[in-house]
Amino acid sequence: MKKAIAVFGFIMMSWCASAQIVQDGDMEAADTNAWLDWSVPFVKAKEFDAERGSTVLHVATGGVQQLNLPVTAGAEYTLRLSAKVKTGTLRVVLGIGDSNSDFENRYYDLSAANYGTWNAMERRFTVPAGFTHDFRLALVASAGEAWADDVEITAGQDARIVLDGDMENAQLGQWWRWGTPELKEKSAADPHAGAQSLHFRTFSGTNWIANRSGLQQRFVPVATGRWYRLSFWYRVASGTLCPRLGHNDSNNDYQLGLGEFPVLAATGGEWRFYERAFRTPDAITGDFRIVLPLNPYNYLTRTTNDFAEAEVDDLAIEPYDAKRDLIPDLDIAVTGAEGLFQWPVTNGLVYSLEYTTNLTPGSVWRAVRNYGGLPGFDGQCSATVDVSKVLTGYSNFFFRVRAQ
Ligand SMILES: [Ca+2]
Ligand SMILES: [Ca+2]
Repeated sequence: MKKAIAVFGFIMMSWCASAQIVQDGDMEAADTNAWLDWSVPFVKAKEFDAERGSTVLHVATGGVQQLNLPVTAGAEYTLRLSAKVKTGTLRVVLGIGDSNSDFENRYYDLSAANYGTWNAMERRFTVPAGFTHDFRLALVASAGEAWADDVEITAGQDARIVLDGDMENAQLGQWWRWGTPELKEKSAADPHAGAQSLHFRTFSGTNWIANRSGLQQRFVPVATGRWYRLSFWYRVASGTLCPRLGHNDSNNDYQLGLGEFPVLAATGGEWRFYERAFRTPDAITGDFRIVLPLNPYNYLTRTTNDFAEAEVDDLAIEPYDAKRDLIPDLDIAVTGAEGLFQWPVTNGLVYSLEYTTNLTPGSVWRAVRNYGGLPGFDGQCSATVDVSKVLTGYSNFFFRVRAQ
C-alpha cells in the first residue's frame, strides 16, 4: 500500500512539472480565442492537418500572440513548437510588455528553407531576475504564410548544450541548412550510435564554390569566456567536412582562419571521431553556432570531388575543465597557464610557433615568441607534441609545453 502511494505521488509531481503555460497550444480548441491578433492577420484560422492528424493554426500576413504568460522571474523554461512555413518567415518572439521585440534579441525566423515541411523548434530561455509582469509569446508571419501546432512553454531545460546531437529526433529540428544542400535528412543506414545519424550532401557539379553547403545549429547556449569541448563522430563519403564554430556568423570560424580550420576527408566507409577544445569569446553578440559545412574541394590535397557527402552522429559540446582534462599528468612546469594548449591559443596568450604539417611522434615544437608576457616563459622553450591528442586535420591540434 505504501508503495502504491509513493508511485502515485511521483506521477503527480511529474505531471505538475511538465504542465505547460501556453493556452490552446495544441490548437485543438474549436475557436482561436486564446490567440490574440498581432497586427491584423489576413488569415487566422484553425485547420485540420492531415499529415499531423491534428488541428493546427494557420496564419498569414500578420500573427498571433498571448499576453501575461505566467512565468517566474529568474526561472528556466523551454519553448517548443512545430511549424510549417509556405512563404516568408514565421518569427517567434518572446517579449516582455512588448510583442515586437524579443527580450533576448534572439529572433527565430522560421522559413521554408528549414520549415517547408513540418519541423520542430526548441528554445531555452531564462526569465530575467527583475521580471515583474506581462511575458508574451508572438508568432508573426508579417509577410508570409505559416502553420503552427503543439506550442508549449514548460519549466526546465534540456541540460545538453547542443540539441539533438545524437540525431535521434525524428525531424531535423534545429539542424538548419547552411547554403543549399541537395540532401539533408536523418538516416537509419548504419548510424554510429542509436537508430539515426545526420546525413547531408551537396549538389554535384564543377562549381564547387557555389555547391558548398551543409547544416548548422544556431543559438547554442554557451557561456562567455569558458572552455568547452566539441566532439562528434563522422563518416565522409566524398569531398570534405570542415566543421566550424561561429560567433554570430556561419561563414567564418571565430578562432580559425583560412588554412587553420579542420579538413575532414573521406573516411573509406569508417566512422571517425573528432574533437576540439575551445574557449568561448569574452563577450558574445548575437548567437554562437556549430556549423557543419561540406566542401567538394579538399584544401589539403588540392583536389576537387564532384560533390561532398557526410554523416554526423553523437555531436556534443560539453564544459571542459582545462586544468583537469588537459593536464592528466602534472609533469609540466609552466607558470600561469594550463600547460597543454590548443593551437591557435585563445586564452589571452598568443604564441607564434614554428611548425611542420608532418605530425610525427616526438616532433619538437618551438615557441619562438610569447606575446602574453607570461612570467618565466618568455624566450625560447621547446614543446613536445602529445601525439595521443593530435586531431584529424593538419592544424587543429593540442600541444603540450614543457619548460626546459
Ligand atoms: Ca494540434
Ligand atoms: Ca544517433
